[in-house]
Amino acid sequence: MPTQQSFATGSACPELEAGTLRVYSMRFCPYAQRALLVLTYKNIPHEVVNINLKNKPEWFLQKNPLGRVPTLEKDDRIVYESAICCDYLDQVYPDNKLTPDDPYRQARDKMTVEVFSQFVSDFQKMMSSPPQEKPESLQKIKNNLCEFESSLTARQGAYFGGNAVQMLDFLLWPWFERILIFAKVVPLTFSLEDYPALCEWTKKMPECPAVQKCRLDPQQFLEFYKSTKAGAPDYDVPKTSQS
Ligand SMILES: N[C@@H](CCC(=O)N[C@@H](CS)C(=O)NCC(=O)O)C(=O)O
Repeated sequence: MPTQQSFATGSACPELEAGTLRVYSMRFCPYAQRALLVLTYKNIPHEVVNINLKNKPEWFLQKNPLGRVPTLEKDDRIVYESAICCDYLDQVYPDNKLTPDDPYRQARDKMTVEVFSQFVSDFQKMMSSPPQEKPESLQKIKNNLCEFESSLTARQGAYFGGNAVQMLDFLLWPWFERILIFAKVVPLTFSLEDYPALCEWTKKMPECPAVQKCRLDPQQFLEFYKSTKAGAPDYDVPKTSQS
């Protein structure tokens, strides 16, 4: 993952050369990682500009009114929202196509992404709520994991894409990478081991070169997570200054 310093309020926007594809990112953002996975898998030349999301540069808000990463920019074109960015990249750079041709499979994958958004929100709730409020989110999480398990089993292959990685794999992976990191340091109250196909998938995904190249440094990620929980996200861990 890129490590350059994030740009904050008051900074000047780095000049974008004509014809260069830029992705505005944040080193620990799972949504931005989706776009980076697609860019890397497809060998699409690009540069990364990291954004301080707590103190956003004014110029970033002019490019994306939602002020979120990922945001893509090339010449006079701006694209934002991770699933839209990924789809856009897959269409504009059609080599190594990641999206299935069949409209029903496309629809089915999009529905899985919708269910997944709910899973992400329940997971975040569970991580941040006091123990007595956890059971409700936990039950929802387990239901969704069962859903992903049967969806994966129906694909007849190790991946959501079947025998090879497809877009859906990249859209889901960043959160599982984080779950695996969390699972080593905090009790999660659920175990991926209970979902054999999913568990196998989490073991296969890191074999994909794009997944390896975009992988998080667990230590840096946990430091970032700690700083976020403390209300002062450190987008630039580890500190390179002497401070
Ligand atoms: N729906 C968006 C979500 C992206 C998102 O929430 N990114 C976070 C960083 S992980 C962000 O930019 N947060 C800044 C904010 O919401 O102000 C997508 O799929 O791209």
